[in-house]
Amino acid sequence: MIELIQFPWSPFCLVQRRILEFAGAPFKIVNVSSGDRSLVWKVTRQRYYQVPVLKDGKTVVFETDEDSQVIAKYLDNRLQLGLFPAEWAGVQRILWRYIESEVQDCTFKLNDIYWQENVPQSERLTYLRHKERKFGRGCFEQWRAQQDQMLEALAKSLIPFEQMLADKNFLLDARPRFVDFDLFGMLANLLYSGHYELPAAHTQLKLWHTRMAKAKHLKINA
Ligand SMILES: N[C@@H](CCC(=O)N[C@@H](CS)C(=O)NCC(=O)O)C(=O)O
Repeated sequence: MIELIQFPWSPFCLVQRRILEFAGAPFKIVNVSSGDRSLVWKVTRQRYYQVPVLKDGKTVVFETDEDSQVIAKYLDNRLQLGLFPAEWAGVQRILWRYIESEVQDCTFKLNDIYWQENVPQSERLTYLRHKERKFGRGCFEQWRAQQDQMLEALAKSLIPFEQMLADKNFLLDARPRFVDFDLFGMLANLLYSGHYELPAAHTQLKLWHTRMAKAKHLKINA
């Protein structure tokens, strides 16, 4: 059975989780602590320490760079999901970079404002140290102070998607493609803490979000 090695609020893990749920194939979630990547290190034979990692029998799949989408492409091929059609290849590549930078930059910080609600007491030191070493001392306080501006910046970064949804059910055409899952994962990370809602002005995006939350892959000859 496919195993998704992850931690629950990670945006990139939430993308893969939704793809697996969409596919309807049986899969198992294996949670690791955000501060202890020894399982990831072991299954990747000392080649990777980030999450998500996918294990499918003897095959272990993980990203090779920031924009590689190796796991999603593996699942797409393995489960025949049609997430990466050739006609959308270039557009998707541009969009996922935007989603994982402009959008993600707001969503993960907004979620991390409430980090103490997600991270168990025993793991807080490692989490705080990791974040402060990456984003600077006092980053959580700084993000808290900038919360309103970040919510505004997020709403602005989502305008192109609201526009894309004006005349169709999913971002590119009549069915979800990879970028729908990618955006859904970033927003799932934002919504994880329960402290936020999607920006009220984006009515099409809200309808899309409901569609994406329950979308199921229907096999053509099933
Ligand atoms: N480009 C990678 C990014 C993965 C990533 O940034 N994972 C984060 C969790 S959301 C992580 O493991 N960070 C811990 C670290 O870098 O030590 C992907 O799409 O999977």
